[in-house]
Amino acid sequence: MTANSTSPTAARPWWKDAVIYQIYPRSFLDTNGDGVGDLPGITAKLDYLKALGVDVVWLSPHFDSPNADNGYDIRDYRKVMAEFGTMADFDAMLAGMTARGIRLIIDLVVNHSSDEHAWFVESRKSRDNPYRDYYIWRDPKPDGGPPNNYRAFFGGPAWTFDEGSGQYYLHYFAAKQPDLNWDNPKVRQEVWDLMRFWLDKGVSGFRMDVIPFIAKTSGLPDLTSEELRAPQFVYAGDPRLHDHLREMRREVLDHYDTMTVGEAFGVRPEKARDLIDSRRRELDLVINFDIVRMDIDGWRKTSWTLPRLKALYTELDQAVGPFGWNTVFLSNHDNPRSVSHFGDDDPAWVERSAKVLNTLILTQRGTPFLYQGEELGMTNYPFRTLDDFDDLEVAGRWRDVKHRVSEAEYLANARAMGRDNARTPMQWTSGPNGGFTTGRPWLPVNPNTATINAAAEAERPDSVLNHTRALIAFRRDSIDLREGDYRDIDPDHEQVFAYRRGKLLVLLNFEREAVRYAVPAEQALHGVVFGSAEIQGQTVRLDGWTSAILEVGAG
Ligand code: ISL
Ligand code: CA
Repeated sequence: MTANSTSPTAARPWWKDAVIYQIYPRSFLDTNGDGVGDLPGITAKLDYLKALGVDVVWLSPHFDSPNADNGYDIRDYRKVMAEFGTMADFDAMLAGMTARGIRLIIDLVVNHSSDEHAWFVESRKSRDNPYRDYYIWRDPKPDGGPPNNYRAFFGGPAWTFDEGSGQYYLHYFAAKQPDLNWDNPKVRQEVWDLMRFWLDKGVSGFRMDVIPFIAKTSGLPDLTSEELRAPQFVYAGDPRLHDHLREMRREVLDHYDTMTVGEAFGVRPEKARDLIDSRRRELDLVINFDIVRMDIDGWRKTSWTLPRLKALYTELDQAVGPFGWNTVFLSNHDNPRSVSHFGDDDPAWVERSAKVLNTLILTQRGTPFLYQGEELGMTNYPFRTLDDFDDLEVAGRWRDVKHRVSEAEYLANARAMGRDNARTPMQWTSGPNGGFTTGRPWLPVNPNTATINAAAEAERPDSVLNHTRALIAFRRDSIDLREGDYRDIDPDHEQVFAYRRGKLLVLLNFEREAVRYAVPAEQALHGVVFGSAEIQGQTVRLDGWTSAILEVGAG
């Protein structure tokens, strides 16, 4: 049973104060020279994570998979992916984390499985196979076409015809990722059992992949042309989602001390509240897309402004309500590197702007998520051609649009926003392959590992790594940053992001130009408590791309 969370003043659950670090195991550290990261690689870096000060690791899928979607297509939920090692390696990694007071949450991918999962192999054998209803099969339309006009996120229709049984099966993602049928109580029971398997091993909870999609719209009607532009808002909209989550909590979660964070792809802020209001006994947290996707329309990159970013932070803070709690992040394995997306990755500015962004992540109100390499200021990768990308989403979307978009335009967007930008290997040293592998890396290492790497940054007091490490420590001791109310004091300013957290004032300069920022008289400045700034009366001078946290007195 998690702490009694039916009132906002109840005992504070551990995950509200935790700093979470996401590991994409394929790209973290390779210890056997096959060019692919592995679990012993994570175990080898636990002291690095402890020194950074993170409390929880979110591990992207480590399960047996054919890797059509790099592990988000699971073939056996109770087996470790061969490339990543063995169950003994998993147990050693978990024991190492536990010994250091670091909790582990794993990735629950149960909207779909791999088409190589035993359930699907059985299901497709015949219409009367006992596993048929583990997935979503429908007859063709009279003209032989797919049952409706749903589109898949990785290109093409969301239906694939199975010659053997003469029906289509549904897959919101790749054809190798058939959607599970959550209306089938046997499917739900299988999920409860596999969750208990890992909870009984000692994991502390789950990040739940596209969990709002598990409840399919009754009747599976066609989407309108408007809905087709962003089908995720329909796929995430069926109310039976809440029934499934409540059953999950009753059957499994309430019997363990867990944290659950749902990937709320397709859920708008006002709807997200229903998923995390502690009185509803569903999820604890959600990962929302409003900020990281504020300047992406399908495959196309648009633009963002600082006032718009600020407005989103205020909207999300207000939407979460007194019985909910936010997550705060700027990147993950599906999004570009934060310093390339929201900072300035010019070599002269990358370190300073990465420090500003990590200050933003670690001083906003909510549970912060750092993505591997973000603590170093790792950047997007200079992909040259579409063939350089590994991600099936890049290839799949290109097939969808190539008849109406030039390759140059599509490539420019993929270079800016493609998921592989965040999947290039961790940069540990300036040596060959950034110290990630002694073999040939599965995805190339960014050449800027020459300067952006953990070993070099550990030695430099003003590095992104040491800034992030110090700020995590500062945050741990600051009740204002952990619990203080959030208020943007200057939403329209186009260069400075200025907000209160309790009795602290956070100032972030989002430009290369230095700025003299006038703090309103009613916020009497008492001095800089973190970062660097000059105070003259109520005016604070910030160099280009720097941040500061100030203490403010009443009156
Ligand atoms: O936004 C997206 C759809 O165009 C993708 O970046 C992503 O598929 C979406 O955010 C859902 O992500 C999750 O489910 C996918 C997997 O590929 C992602 O890695 C995972 O985070 C399917 O399992
Ligand atoms: Ca390896």
